[in-house]
Order: sequence, then C-alpha cells, then structure tokens
Amino acid sequence: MGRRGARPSKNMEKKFPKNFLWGGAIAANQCEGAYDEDGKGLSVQDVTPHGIYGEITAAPTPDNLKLKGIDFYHRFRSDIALFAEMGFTALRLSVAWSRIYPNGDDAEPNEKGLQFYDSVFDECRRYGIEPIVTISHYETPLHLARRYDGWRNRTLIGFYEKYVRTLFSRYGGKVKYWITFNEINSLLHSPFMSGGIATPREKLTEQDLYRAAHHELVASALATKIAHEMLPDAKVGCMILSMPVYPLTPDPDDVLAALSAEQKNDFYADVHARGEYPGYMLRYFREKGIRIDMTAEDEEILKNTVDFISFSYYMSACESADKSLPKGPGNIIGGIPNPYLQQSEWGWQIDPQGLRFVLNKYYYRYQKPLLIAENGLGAADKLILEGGVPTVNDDYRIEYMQAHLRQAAEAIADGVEVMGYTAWGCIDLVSATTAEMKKRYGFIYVDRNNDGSGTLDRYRKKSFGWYKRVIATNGASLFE
Ligand code: BGP
Repeated sequence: MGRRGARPSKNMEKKFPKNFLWGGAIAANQCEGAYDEDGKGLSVQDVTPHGIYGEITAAPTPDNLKLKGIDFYHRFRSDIALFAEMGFTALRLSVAWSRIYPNGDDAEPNEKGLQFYDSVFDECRRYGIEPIVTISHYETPLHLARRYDGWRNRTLIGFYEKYVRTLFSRYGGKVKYWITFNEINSLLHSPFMSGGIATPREKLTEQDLYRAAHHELVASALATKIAHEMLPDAKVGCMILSMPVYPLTPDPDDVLAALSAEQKNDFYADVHARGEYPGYMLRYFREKGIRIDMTAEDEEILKNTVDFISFSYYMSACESADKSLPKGPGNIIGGIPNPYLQQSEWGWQIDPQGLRFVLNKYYYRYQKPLLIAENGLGAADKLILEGGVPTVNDDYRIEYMQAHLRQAAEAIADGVEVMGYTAWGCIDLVSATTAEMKKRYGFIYVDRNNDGSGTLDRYRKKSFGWYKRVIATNGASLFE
C-alpha cells in the first residue's frame, strides 16, 4: 500500500460528483440470520457451514455461523441507525430469495418475507438512504439446487422471472437501483454457492458450467427488460467480480495469457453491456466444442442491456503462459501472486491502483456509469477498551480504503463516471468464502466469534469516524 505510485497525483481535481452514493454493502445470507423464521425456506448457504471450500451438509448444522448471522433480521433498525450516523446515502443489500419464495418454485410468495423487506426499505428511506438491491446474492433456494440442479436447468429462468416480478411490483416505489446477480462470473469457480448447482464440481464439464452461466445471463437480461417495462425510473445493473489480471512478465506469451484470463471475466460484462456474446468467446466455445444452447428468443432477450455496471474489487492477480506456476488465494478466482504487492492476512493482494485500472477499463469499454459495489479489507480485528469504551484501532483498514478511494478519485479525474462506493461488510458479518466471523470488514464491530460465542453487541471502530468524515466532506478529507 505504501508504494510510491499509489499516492494521488498532486494536481488532480480532488472531487467526487455531487450526488455520489456513499455507503456500505451487505448480503442477506451473511448478516440476517433467522434462517428458518417467518416462513423462510433453506438456501444453499444454510448447508455450507465452512464456505466454498468446505462440505455441503444434508441439513443445517449448528456450526454454520450463517444460520444466525449477525442477527440483522431482528436488529436492522439499530444497524441502519448506525449507518445513518455515518451519513450513508446508499445501502447495498440483498433479498433472500428463499424468504420470498421458500422453495423457489412455490405458487405464492411468503407474505411475511415480503413484509420484512418493506420494513427494511422503509427504514432506509426514513434516513434518506437509497437501497441498492441485489436480487440474487449467493442465495439460491436449496430446493432449486436439489430438485433442478440450480442454474444448470433452464427452468430456473422462469422461477427467477416470477421472483423478480414479485419484487418489482411490491418494492418498485421504494427501490430504484437493482442488481440482478452478485458476481455473476463466479459461477464457473463456485458452482454450488454461485449457481445453486448440486452436482459435484468434479462431475461438471465446462459446457455444463457455461450453459448454466448462459441461463443466468438470459435471466439477468429478462429482469432488466421487465424492470424497464414495469418501472420506468428503475436502473438495473449487472455485478462482476473484478480482478485485473496483469501479465507476470512482458513476454508476449504472458501478455496473451493475461488477455485470455481477462476475457473470461469481461465476457459477462460484455454480454450485459452490449447485448450479445463477444467474438472471442464464440471462438473459445467453437474450439473447445462447447455448445451453449442459445435459442432465437434468448438472442432477443439478451439485447436488453443494463443501465450501469457494478463490480466488487478487492485485488488483482498475475497470469503466465506457464500453467505450472502456483496460484495464490483470492476472491473466489485467485491468481499468480504479484511480486510488487503486499497481501492481506488472508493472502488477497492489495492493489489500490488496480481499482483505477478497472474503472478506466470498464468505462472506456462500455461508457456506462459504474458502481463500486464492494471493496474493503478483511482483517482479524482486536477489540480494545479506549476510555472504557470498546473499539478497534483499525488504522490498516483506513489506510486500505483511503488508498482505494484516492484511486477512485483519480479515475473520476480521468473522466470515468462513478456513481458510488458501497464498502463491503460495512458492519462485520460472516465471510462468504470461508464462512467465519474472524475475517472482519466493518466500520462496526459485532461481538461474535468463530465458535459462535458473543453477545452480538455492536461497537464503533476507529474507521467509523473516519468514514463518517469522508462522507461529510464528500471525499475531500481523503486528501488532507
Ligand atoms: C465477494 C462476495 C461477498 C463478500 C466478499 C468478501 O465475493 O460478493 O459476499 O463476502 O466477496 O469475501 P469474503 O467474505 O470471503 O472475505
């Protein structure tokens, strides 16, 4: 982080746009808890107690921290009050599909689930916080996984359509920004969590996975079409796990290997933004003998392109033509470690300039507004007492976010249209990849431990006051 080039340039215009959305991001399955309350059905998360690398259990087990989460289901009012205290103007959150349709293929929605999100959105609005709603954030109803093999099955498009119609008609007056699928490009890497695909990973072919991804792409475009028809003011975005891939060396073979890795991710944004499959992907399918099963109707639906591109950004990685080089850990995808970068405690490489790179790449590729939907540092925070008040001195998190936000400002100075920044896990929650509490991202500490113990009390960390000031000054304090 302390690298020379990561400092902001002196003469840049240090300005975030006037209506910049400042806030945080959470996902239902990682914070709500109440996994079986008020008619909620099970989701794929309720049977993955140890994250994407662990086993899938037959039924929920007590060691699954997500079953209780941070109890946002019962504490959302006081949590949203804390977000408002920081000055949030936006909150990205997801709806748990299985709270609305407990099995996914039910005839009628669950009224109690619908009422819960009515209350959450009303509470946001009370403070002038704009809800940005992810329709599907790694929360496929478990029944759809077990009965249909999740998104491998084209039938899911219809279930998803019914679900989004329910959301749009119920919440259209309360929600303007919608995101169709969280990190849609993670399906190939995490088929169960991301695609609700119950068939074990080792039994799936690349064709199975790309077909499933195609079904999600069609469903996403269909949701966009329906939103535009039903809600003329709505803005719909896709959400991509962004991870710039740099060539490990200037060897042209490495450069092309990096390009190819980039394309495997860009493909999803290309389809969402341009409404058709890019040529490089068609060639890949052709050469690999992969048949996507594209219908004429699919082609028409895909033409419904998104209004904005949102993405998560935590890290970059390297690629080489030498496929024997070991890959490091990272946000679901991972990659070859970059010798110029430091890493987080979880081995994710820290690269603030990569954010400027990604913002420029997407904007000048698509000319659509961009939302930084996730960014932050997962760290093992230590709760201390300061003047008798519990807190965390998370200077490392402040340093990480400050460096990234400065690079966002650089991108804005480059002419990139950035709509907002929603810091991931603005309140500590259960991690997605490893399903633990110890990996914390929040401005707010939640007293809960990996073994499930803790009071669930909330405490403001040092970064709470820091972010509050960033928002109050519309980013100007980043440059003091
Ligand atoms: C993204 C997911 C989030 C989130 C984040 C951090 O992949 O969209 O749900 O959790 O990564 O990952 P983790 O929680 O594993 O640290």
